[in-house]
Amino acid sequence: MKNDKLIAALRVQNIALETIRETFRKRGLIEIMPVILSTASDPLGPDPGSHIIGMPRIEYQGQKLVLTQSMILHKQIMVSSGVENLFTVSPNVRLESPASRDSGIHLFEFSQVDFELARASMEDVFDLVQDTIVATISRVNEDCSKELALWDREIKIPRKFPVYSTDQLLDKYGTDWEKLASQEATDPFWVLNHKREFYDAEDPEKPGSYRNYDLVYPEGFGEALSGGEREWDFERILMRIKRDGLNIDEYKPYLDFARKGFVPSAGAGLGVERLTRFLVGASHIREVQAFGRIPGEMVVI
Ligand code: ASN
Repeated sequence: MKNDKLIAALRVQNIALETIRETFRKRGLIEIMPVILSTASDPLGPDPGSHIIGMPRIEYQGQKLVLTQSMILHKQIMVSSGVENLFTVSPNVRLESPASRDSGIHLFEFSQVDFELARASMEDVFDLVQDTIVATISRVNEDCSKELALWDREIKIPRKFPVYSTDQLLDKYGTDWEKLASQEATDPFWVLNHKREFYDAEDPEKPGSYRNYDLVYPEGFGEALSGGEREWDFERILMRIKRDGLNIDEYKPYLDFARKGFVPSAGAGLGVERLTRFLVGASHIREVQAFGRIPGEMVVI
């Protein structure tokens, strides 16, 4: 049963989480505990990159609840309730299509470091994330040389994270841009402007353009993080929820908070297992998860 490579990967993951918590604490972010059951969660769509086949729903005491797909709704509510700058390490359940089994980056249960900053812009998020990734790689290089040697992994400390738009990458690589651009890259890079969920802000000056972003790892490791500046105005949120054809009743408690006044914010979520996979250089994410949750495979325990 003993798996030395998994143990090494978990040690690396511990150091990474410690560094993230330390970096965030120095910047004044408060850690909140995650929620797992809610009346509504992130709809995860529309998003051309998503392959979700259903919402994880349960019923308890006659109330219909969903398992967390991401804590975006709760993040906006907390940011607007005076906490201002926060993060959580949150388990997410996403019923991914079995077709994602061999992508190497998909799990139907994973954790993300999900953070939100009041009155922040995308540039503020880039600055925080860049600092955090550089600090994490430096710490792992210093403290985990034995673990990295076992994985036969060398990670270079990135100097700058280039910024591209989705249109630029689509023109250059076609629809498989994420994979192809990641394979060619030597440093993590930002990709701006994705048409997706209602909570990501549409550029008021350029309707149809979105003030959101993904961070993609180099060397073919693919997406690391996604986030955005947020829609915060009640009328605009309502319009976007309607435009996406979502069930207004399900989002009513969230909309009630929005009506009271959301503070503008920006944030993102960084996948923990994807980070660990990148740090140790595993070819498939299954190699770094203690209890496998691979799309298309049965749960053992
Ligand atoms: N956590 C992401 C965000 O903050 C949302 C997601 O995971 N889909 O935008």
